[in-house]
Amino acid sequence: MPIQEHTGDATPRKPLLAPATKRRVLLGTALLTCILFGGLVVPQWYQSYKYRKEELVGYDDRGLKHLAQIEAAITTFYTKNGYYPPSSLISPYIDDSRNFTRSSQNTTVWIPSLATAGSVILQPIDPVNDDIYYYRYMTDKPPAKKYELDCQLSDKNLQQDNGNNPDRYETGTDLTLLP
Ligand SMILES: [Ca+2]
Repeated sequence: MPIQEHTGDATPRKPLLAPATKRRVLLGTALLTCILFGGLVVPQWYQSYKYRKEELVGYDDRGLKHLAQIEAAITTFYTKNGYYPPSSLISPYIDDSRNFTRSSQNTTVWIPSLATAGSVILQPIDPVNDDIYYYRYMTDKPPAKKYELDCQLSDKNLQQDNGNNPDRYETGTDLTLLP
């Protein structure tokens, strides 16, 4: 029997899917993946965003309330003594909440001159208290006639206070004391 030369298929094999169909399948798969991924990720992202926003609004409210409490104590001190409790007498002459932690018993006396006078027992401290979110207090030379308190807020609009530092919320009788 003569050996037959293998010449291959007479007709080229057809691809399983036509290129146009293949593209549609790929697009459909990509779209489905996007929908599934979006359905899983977007609600989680939104929840996290919503929580963070509420947390920051709460944070700002708390910061403003804390500063108002400290100011009330400072004003009481002034009414009683005729001068404000002086800020630190050591350069840079600023009382800074970062020097204290919540676990420390010094937490309540980050403005020492205010505590020793007995005008206030609890001095609120920034709940974050890191290198961005913290409180500061500064007066002019004793007997102090001017003071300033400041803090960092998450809502920058709340920091439009005509002070000299656009990055912090400032309050007091002279908003140029703290740099
Ligand atoms: Ca200032």
